[in-house]
Amino acid sequence: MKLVFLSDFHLGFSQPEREGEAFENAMSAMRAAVRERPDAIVFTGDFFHDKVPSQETLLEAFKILAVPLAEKSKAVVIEKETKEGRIAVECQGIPVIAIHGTHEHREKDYTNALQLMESAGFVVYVHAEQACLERHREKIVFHGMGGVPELKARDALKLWNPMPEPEAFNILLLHQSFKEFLPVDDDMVATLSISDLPKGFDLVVDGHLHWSSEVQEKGVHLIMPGSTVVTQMKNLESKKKKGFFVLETKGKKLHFVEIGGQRQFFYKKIELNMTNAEEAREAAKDAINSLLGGQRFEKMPLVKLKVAGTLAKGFSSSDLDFRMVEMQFLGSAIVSIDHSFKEESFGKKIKELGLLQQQKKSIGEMGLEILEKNLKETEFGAAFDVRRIFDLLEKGENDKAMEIIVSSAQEKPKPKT
Ligand SMILES: [Mn+2]
Repeated sequence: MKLVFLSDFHLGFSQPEREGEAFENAMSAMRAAVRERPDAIVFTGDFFHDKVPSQETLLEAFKILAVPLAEKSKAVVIEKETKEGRIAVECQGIPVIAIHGTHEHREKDYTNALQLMESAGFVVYVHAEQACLERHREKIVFHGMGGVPELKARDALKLWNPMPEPEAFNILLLHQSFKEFLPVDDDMVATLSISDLPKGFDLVVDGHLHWSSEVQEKGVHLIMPGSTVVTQMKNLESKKKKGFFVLETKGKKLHFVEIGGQRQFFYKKIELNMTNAEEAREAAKDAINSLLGGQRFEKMPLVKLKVAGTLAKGFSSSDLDFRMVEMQFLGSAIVSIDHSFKEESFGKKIKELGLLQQQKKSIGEMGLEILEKNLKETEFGAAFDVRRIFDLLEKGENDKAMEIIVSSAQEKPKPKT
């Protein structure tokens, strides 16, 4: 059989200048998916961006799901194995099998948006359940678990404990983070590792992470279709194009299809040292200009700039305002700038004070240092022995001190020019 794997449409996601983007990309992905003439389309969560989608968003969802539904093909029966028993669902067009994502996750007492889509006949929804599709003398079993809060993911998977069925092509559908895929400096959390995945599945398909990927390790073949729209603006999203996977179960042939008309996304991190607000803004502007490089874009590109480093003395992060830079690119790019500067920490200041305390300089010593420093800036320079003069002054022998100063000035006239 032929299957298409799609994920993370995030319908309802909106940003200034990008109002229709989630919908346009999802529609173009769905149309391209249908053109593949698959036996089923599989969706791994975050169809919607909000837990409770607006009616405007529901309208978009209906238009998108009407595309596979309207396809002329023989009705197909999907056997759904639920907690209440086996249910036969007759599907028109190309069936869509779906799990919910973290964005649609709601506690048991509430109906989630995918259950709503199922009741309208648009999708076959599974959560800690199975759906079985038999066609062309082939049997595919989809084992799906919708997105649960990351901290509960490992336990939830263990509790559900899905088992591959014999003599079938078994696909596990999830919507979670995996430790192996998170960049080290990412703020997302994960409790699941690839080694936690149950064995014996022909394929594992995971939503949630928005960049597409494929891995085969530890006896697991895992694919992530990624999102069809940039929402999180992660570095990896700028490296991979948006699209979907197509699988031919016979011979297990898999390939990725990019969707057309995508908005370009650039991501860059710059480091600045001992910088002030003005320099930081200039550097940010230069970095963005070099990313865009005077290219022409079909759609205004998206730029995410991260500025990090240290600030010059006397500046704090609150002095930094990059909105001016973002505004300068209005009409040519959609720019978003984040900054995280290391300020001189309280700890460091305490340490410095401690060091001064250790040195325990006498008032006399400090006075001498000040006199030496000030003299260096006068035309006297090193014309006389400062320590000797200081001692005389300290003891009140002002006349003698003056005598030495005057005579040394006459002996060695070397004024600074
Ligand atoms: Mn998502």
